[in-house]
Amino acid sequence: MYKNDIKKQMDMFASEKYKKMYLMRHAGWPIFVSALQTKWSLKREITKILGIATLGFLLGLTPLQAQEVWPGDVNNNGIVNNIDILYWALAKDSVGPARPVISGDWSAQPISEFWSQDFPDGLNFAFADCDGDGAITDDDLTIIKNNYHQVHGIVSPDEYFLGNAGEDPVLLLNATDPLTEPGAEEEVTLSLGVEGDSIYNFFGIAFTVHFDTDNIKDSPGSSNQNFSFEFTPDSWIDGQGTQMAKEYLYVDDDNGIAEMAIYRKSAGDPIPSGAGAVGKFTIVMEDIIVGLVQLGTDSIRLIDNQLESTKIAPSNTSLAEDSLLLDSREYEVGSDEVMVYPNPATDWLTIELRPATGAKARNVEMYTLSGQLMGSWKASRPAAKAKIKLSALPQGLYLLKIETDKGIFMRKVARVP
Ligand SMILES: [Ca+2]
Ligand SMILES: [Ca+2]
Repeated sequence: MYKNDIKKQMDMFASEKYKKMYLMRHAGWPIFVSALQTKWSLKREITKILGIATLGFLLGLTPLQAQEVWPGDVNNNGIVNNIDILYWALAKDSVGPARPVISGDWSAQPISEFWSQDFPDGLNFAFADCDGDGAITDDDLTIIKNNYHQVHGIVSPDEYFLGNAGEDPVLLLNATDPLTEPGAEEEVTLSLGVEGDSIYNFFGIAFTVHFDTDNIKDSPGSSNQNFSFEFTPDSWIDGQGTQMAKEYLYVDDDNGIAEMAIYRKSAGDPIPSGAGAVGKFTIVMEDIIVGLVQLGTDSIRLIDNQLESTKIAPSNTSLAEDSLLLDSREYEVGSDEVMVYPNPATDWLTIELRPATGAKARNVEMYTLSGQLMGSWKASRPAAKAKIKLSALPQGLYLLKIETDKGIFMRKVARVP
């Protein structure tokens, strides 16, 4: 009985399929691989086999556990997320053997037979058939969504390919109008690449947007109505087709995270290259806006239809309240109560608070439109008029934050050479 079990386990180790599966999860094990390729004598090698089985167990992966699919974890790394959607999209429309039990429930679902197709990284297509019915379809995407963020076993974190601004193509977030007001609906454009820095062979991208939970209105329940996305019709990622690009957006209001997957409907050629806007996020601002509203991106993976990744530089953008932020609204005054001149300016900028407001400036801060603090000036004594020197700043558009004893005023100013 015991010996039979060992024999069975050995056969499993020696089988091509097991080898492939083990390689898939532990690609850095050349010694183990060469051991698999050797013909062993059963008696001599039992100890070795037990040792390997124990090691597998220590890694949370016994041979039997490895022949299971966790529905939705398409790349079999222990977590269901937007990267699994990219893998699913690459395998979509393929067919293969169905599982003994057809189910998308979040539990280990045994595989009786592997598929003849593999992803370019060696992973078997069986993992992309989330419900186990023998076909990779939109039903399997529904299961990814149902099981989103579930985890099993030991999670091997997904690999991301973050580039550097100025060196690699950018994933650009850009607030259409950086000045906003409480309760307003704001648009943030999403561009993949910019003119002169294109992206080549686009199949799909997964990324995360981080946002400030204080300033973006919570969506009730699980709907995303206060943080939504819409494609630009016939953008460059559609290529020669129309509406070739699809998306999934997962918004977690409590943690200020929006995870997104954008992928093409078909993995076949030709796949497009290009740059520019592909869509826009629409976000609804809170009734009270506190300071600058920042949106940033990270955890980016952009792939072609061979699963090859391209480094992409992340970016961020910000929104600021248009008129003023006051500790108490009773001090609210019209926007013409603050004069900033000349605008555009070159060397010096004058800030003047009209006498009727009775407000005096204490601090002035200058931010880029993406929210980076570029300079600050502190008044030795609160004053109704202040002059600040700009000559150290690069030319461009800036947000001026003027802190007074009657509240905070935001103004957009330009510095020109
Ligand atoms: Ca996964
Ligand atoms: Ca299926």
